[in-house]
Amino acid sequence: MNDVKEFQLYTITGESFHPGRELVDVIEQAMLGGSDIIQLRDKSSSKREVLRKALQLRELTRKHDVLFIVNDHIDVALASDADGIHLGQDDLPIAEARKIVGDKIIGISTHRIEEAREAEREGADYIGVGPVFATKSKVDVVDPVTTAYVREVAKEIRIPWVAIGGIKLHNVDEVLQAGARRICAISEIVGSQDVKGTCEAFLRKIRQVRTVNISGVDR
Ligand code: TZP
Ligand code: MG
Repeated sequence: MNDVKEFQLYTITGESFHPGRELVDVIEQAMLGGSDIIQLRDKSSSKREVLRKALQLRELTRKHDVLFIVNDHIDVALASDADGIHLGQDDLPIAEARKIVGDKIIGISTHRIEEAREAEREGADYIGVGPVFATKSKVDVVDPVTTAYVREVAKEIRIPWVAIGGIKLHNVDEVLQAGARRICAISEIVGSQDVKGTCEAFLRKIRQVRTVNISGVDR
């Protein structure tokens, strides 16, 4: 799968959630469970260390035919031949990033509808929508945007978008009911004792709403 329009379950790395287990093993389990896009997110390692992990995950994601995105580091994304880069509101503007990454995927975090509109207008390939619920996985804490923001995005944004932030198996139905058709999680997936089973369970729920509402598939 190398079309960003197709993904359904987005896993972001979070090594603090799986002490004693190797990054590559955890991420491989996520892909075996059906996660079809992986992001390397590492806010604390040196750039050289981030590159080392990126090269490992690039090899693994290729083996499983899964999209690979690098958070923050455009240079690491290029050096590891990732499929794309994920940027926040304080990172390089999309136009500048586009000059560097060419036709690679650019994903943008958004927290309100104005940011979503701007990202769509400026050529983002997908956006993150969140944090929907409170989360401990992000230090620069933004107040939860709630499912109200998910509903707004579902109504008007036409590029692929993925709900993120505090999403668990026990509350994902609420997010799907608000219109999300793509789900992203860190702690619920990589912190699980059964990473593969957790991904399978998320995908069962996502596919359920996609089957009920075919018109939502492209959103
Ligand atoms: N961006 C918005 S919320 C978030 C990021 C990176 C963290 C999501 O982590 P979790 O553990 O799924 O709440
Ligand atoms: Mg960033």
